[in-house]
Amino acid sequence: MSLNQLIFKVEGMMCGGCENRVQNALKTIDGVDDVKANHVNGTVTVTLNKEIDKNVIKEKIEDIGYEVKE
Ligand SMILES: [Cu+2]
Repeated sequence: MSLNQLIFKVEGMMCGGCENRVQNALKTIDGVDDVKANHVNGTVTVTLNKEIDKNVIKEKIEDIGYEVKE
């Protein structure tokens, strides 16, 4: 099984607390193996352990109040 990585540009993360919120929210999604959020770069790197629709991740990020730039 090959691991698949997705990188999202995300606006609105201001601190480590925001990084944790995003990471914890995304880790609840089935198929998400690991998440690294970086508020300095405004990036969220998601490692998947199965194929899932990237819109599921995008919607989860937006549900908790951050904006995803394609
Ligand atoms: Cu914050």
